[in-house]
Amino acid sequence: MKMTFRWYGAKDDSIPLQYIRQIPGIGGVVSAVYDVPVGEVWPRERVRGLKNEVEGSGLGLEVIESVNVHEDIKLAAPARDRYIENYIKTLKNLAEIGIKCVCYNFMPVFDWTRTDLFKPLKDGSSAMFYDKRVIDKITDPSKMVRAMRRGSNGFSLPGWEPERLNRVGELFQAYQTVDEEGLRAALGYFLKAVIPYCERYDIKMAIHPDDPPWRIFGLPRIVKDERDIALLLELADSPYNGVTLCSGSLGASPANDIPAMIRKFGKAGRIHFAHVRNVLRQDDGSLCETSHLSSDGSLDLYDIMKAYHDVGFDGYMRPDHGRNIWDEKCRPGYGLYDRALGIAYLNGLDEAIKKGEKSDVI
Ligand code: DNO
Repeated sequence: MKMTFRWYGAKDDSIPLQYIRQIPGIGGVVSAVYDVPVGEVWPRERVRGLKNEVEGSGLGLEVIESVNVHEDIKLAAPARDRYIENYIKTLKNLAEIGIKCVCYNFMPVFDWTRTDLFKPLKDGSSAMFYDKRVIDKITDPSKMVRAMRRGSNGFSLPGWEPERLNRVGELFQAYQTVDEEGLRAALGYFLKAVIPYCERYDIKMAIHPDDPPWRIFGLPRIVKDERDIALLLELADSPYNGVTLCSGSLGASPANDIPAMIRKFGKAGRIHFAHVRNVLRQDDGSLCETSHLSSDGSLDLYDIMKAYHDVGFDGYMRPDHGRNIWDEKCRPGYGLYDRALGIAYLNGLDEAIKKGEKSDVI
């Protein structure tokens, strides 16, 4: 396993690369070119510039999260072929700088959804929160978009691109006629076009699950559980068609057994990227993000790391969202401190699992 850390670029991240380099056990950076509109080709010089910048700090650029998918591809709209062609050109440019793994998602309109970006917790920290009662009452999602933008500390939000969110009303209209089968067929069309190029370029595609893993605002969702993942892997039967197994997203549903999913899809060699974090499920269906520690949330991080170890996972891993602690001024969910604590904890679990195994043998 290669431990990585997500970084949003010098202009839009509060964390300098030099600080990331000082995290014990760090194996590289996860990043993206953020200011090319979704659907357009990432120019070669921008991709190369990103690589040089990251390497200049002594770190490697390991994973791209995300090359986002244009809504016309998800909607199977007539312009999709042009956007797919552009996607393939971007992959080619990424292959030229040695990228081996690309994360993306196929969530209609919204990427991850929360109601609070800095919800105060009892210990004086804050964390991202999903209040089910609030979401269930929203009749106009563009209000939520405005609230998220206001509450983001002035940072842009990943996956909440302005060009998409300025069209929320229109997009909701367009999705009225798309059900899960239609969305899955659109994903199949996309993967059938893209995966042969991934095989040629040696880039593994790693789809991120829906966050949260259920329908919101009546929009279809197709990466919610084990069955969905099995279906999407069948859409293009190639090791290059794989997943980003996000424990916090999938683990928001008590029906998802994360270690079992890791064992199943990890053994099949289809997990290319692991997002590891905890989440506290509440009785009313709301969710609070927590520290990574098992005892703070609903997920057992030891069981998760053990499952990765047992399947011989050799892909990329990163700690996922952290709380906002020690008054850090940072992007929601993506501060340095709590994610660095997360890495230290995950590396500690990993070392203990490996050494425990050796002593069992003796
Ligand atoms: C949020 C992230 C997502 C993720 C995308 C992948 O913090 O987990 O925005 O990067 O869904 O495409």
